[in-house]
Amino acid sequence: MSESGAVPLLTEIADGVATLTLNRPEALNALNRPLKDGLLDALRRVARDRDVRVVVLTGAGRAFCAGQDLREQGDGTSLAVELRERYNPLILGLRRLEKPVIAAVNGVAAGAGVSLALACDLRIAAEEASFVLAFGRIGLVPDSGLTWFLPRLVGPARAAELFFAPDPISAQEALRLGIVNRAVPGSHLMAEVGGLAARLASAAPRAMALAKRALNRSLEVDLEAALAYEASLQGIAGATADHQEGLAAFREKRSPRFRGE
Ligand code: T3D
Repeated sequence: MSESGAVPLLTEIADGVATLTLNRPEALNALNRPLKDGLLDALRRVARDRDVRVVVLTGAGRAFCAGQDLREQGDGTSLAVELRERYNPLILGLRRLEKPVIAAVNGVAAGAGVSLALACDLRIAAEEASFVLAFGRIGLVPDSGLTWFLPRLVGPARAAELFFAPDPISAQEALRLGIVNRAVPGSHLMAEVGGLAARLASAAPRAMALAKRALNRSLEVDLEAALAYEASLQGIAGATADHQEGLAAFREKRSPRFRGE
């Protein structure tokens, strides 16, 4: 429970899509311990749940997430420990989750809230949303994976500018820079995200999981290693029942019904 008695993270599962909603709207969904722990727990549960094929991460109210809760009373834990024990597992949890994760960025994302959005596979932003790299303003370095994700999305020079002279990035600018996949009017956001999530929920789950593994690995290795990894993953995908179903559906001119087997 949060200080207002509300559950800090809401989980709703329907039609193969788990929607995780950061639910501290009075604090712009700033990340306090209960919210961080709740999100990590939810990621572990959806990872195990075979009925969940796609995850959507969003925020309640007018914000996506304002990053670390700056009002939370510290217990003396150093920031390094807080990162190692809570933020880093969250970021790795999102990247290692073998299901596509869509960030529905409904409003402002700041600090580690930006990191959370960038750790997702896809980002759809409301046109009213913005990205605030707030770390420097409070004398901190970008963390929770931001120094890794941002240069890969926008290039090192733009990332340096965004880190050193951090004006808020509008959704349109984020789209131009390649930080988000789509920017849509806020009133259409959840319908747009729902449409994409439904499409992904009907795709072959094992193939998508393996594609996510390959994408993660591709950023670390040379072409030769990427080719070898693709071949080994294709060996796994090619042996699934879903591959047989895909072939049968093609030959029979019908839509495939993938069962994740
Ligand atoms: O453990 C560690 O510390 C290490 C990890 C660090 C990771 C990080 O995330 S560091 C970065 C932390 N985040 C920030 O610095 C962002 C702080 N917030 C803002 O800059 C602004 O609030 C926003 C740009 C996000 C939004 O601005 P605006 O004008 O739309 O809203 P506001 O009026 O500033 O905020 C509305 C309320 O939310 C307000 O509360 P009130 O006055 O109505 O009772 C404000 O205090 C609260 N709020 C906003 N951000 C946070 C927050 N409360 C706690 N923590 C926050 N991060």
